[in-house]
Amino acid sequence: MIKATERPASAPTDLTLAEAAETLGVHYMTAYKYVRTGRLAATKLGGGWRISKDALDEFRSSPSPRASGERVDWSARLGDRLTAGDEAGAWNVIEASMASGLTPISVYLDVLAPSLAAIGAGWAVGEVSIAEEHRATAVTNRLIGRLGPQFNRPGQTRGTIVIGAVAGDQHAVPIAMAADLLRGRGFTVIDLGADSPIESFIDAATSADRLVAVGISSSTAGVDDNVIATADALRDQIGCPIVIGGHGIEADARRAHADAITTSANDMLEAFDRIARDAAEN
Ligand code: B12
Repeated sequence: MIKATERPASAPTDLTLAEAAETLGVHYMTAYKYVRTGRLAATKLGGGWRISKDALDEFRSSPSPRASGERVDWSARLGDRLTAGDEAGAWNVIEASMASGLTPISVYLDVLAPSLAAIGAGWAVGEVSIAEEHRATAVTNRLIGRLGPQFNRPGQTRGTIVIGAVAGDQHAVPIAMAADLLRGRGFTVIDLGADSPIESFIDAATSADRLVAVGISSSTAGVDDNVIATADALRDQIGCPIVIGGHGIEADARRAHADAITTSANDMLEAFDRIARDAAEN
């Protein structure tokens, strides 16, 4: 990332967790729960939590979601724990969201993805530091590792899909999430991760059992030529259906001979579903 905004980890006026609990008139463990479920913003310092006066004011002025009947903003709560690098707290937010009725798919698409998008937008305007963004990615990888098994579907596979981020694109998280979403649709998925050279796509597609299609993703600008070259090589050497997608896809990549070009996760799922259905019918 190009620009860093370093915020002081803690100001002298910040409160300890015990002080914040006393100010709020709640038990220490209750204040701790507020922090770990993302309701009360806090920073970790020297093994303890520090709460700013602003965060405390914001907490006191926001009505309890249960009392007001308002929808809980799980994505904002999660984003707060992600940038704090607090895996246990982030997991608590996810568990609480699922206890309130969200499915793993919804956790990915309506909670985690918007959290990351907000972190990316915050980074772009200098409000989120590089360190926070990297901490958020590290915790995200751990969360995906814990949530992933919930997408496995018992029964016969619908065939194999190979997906990867194109050479030059370092964004592995979108691929990992797409892989789980596709597993949830009954496909076997080979996830090549970030920065995948053409040969990796070809190797994986060649050895895949009942290949359905290959997905090439780009989340960064300036790699359209690599997307086109990868699609061309797959078309020439494998002759399989190809889906291209991700937020980095620019106008140039539309020159690639793909069966579908998608930007949203739902469009991506629909494209692979359609390709598998068409293959089963023919
Ligand atoms: C984390 C992150 C990083 C991490 C990635 C770590 C990792 N291991 O993945 C690091 C630090 C490496 C990084 C680097 C950079 N990043 Co970055 N990053 C992000 C961030 C915050 C989150 C990405 C993410 O995981 N999103 C969550 C996923 C689930 O959301 P999603 O993109 O919607 O993904 C879905 C779709 O892509 C969909 N999909 C749709 N169609 C298809 C089709 C197929 C086939 C597949 C497989 C999937 C698919 O499936 C996904 C799953 O649901 C985003 C912000 C954002 N808006 O997402 C910026 C963001 C993507 N990054 C950005 C930038 C600018 C960069 C850098 C260029 C910064 C720099 N100057 O160095 C570099 C690029 C390095 C490179 N060459 O790739 C920009 C991209 C803008 C653009 N279009 O070019 C963003 C949008 C931030 C911003 N607002 O400016 N980044």
